[in-house]
Amino acid sequence: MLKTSSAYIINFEAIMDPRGDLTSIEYGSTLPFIVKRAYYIYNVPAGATRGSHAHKNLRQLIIAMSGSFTVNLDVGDAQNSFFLNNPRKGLFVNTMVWREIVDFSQGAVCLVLASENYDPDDYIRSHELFLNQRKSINSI
Ligand code: T46
Repeated sequence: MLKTSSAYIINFEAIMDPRGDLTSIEYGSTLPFIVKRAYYIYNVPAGATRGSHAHKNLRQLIIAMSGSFTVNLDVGDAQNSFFLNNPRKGLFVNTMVWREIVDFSQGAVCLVLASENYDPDDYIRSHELFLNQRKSINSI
């Protein structure tokens, strides 16, 4: 089981009225970082895997806006999986956490709110390198 400092679910409130539901996400009250970037993943074919990397400095919130998918997380000495299928829940993922997103349902939309601008140098794409770097963090 991952420590909650690495990843945890944030529950959002829904403001419901006869016209439908509204959920807001705001820095401070629900979100632990200021959003510099948002992107979304959609039209994912059956069996595809997204992610397969870790980030050095980036923190993210991952939300299933529609449909469902599973986020598999790994910090070297612990792993955890989160099934997301509810736009009122977000998965916070801290720095230095290996992630893979799998099992997208048909029509799933994955919204990601990110703490940093896009930077290819922030990615660790080798799992072996990631595990080596994590070892020194886990031994602290
Ligand atoms: C993550 C998971 C959940 C951009 O040009 N700008 C962007 O902001 C992003 C995120 C990607 N790109 C380009 C880079 C690649 O040419 O889009 C292409 C696909 O990106 P990538 O292979 O990194 O996509 P995923 O789904 O494997 O990973 C993405 C994020 O990159 C990553 O931070 O945590 O979603």
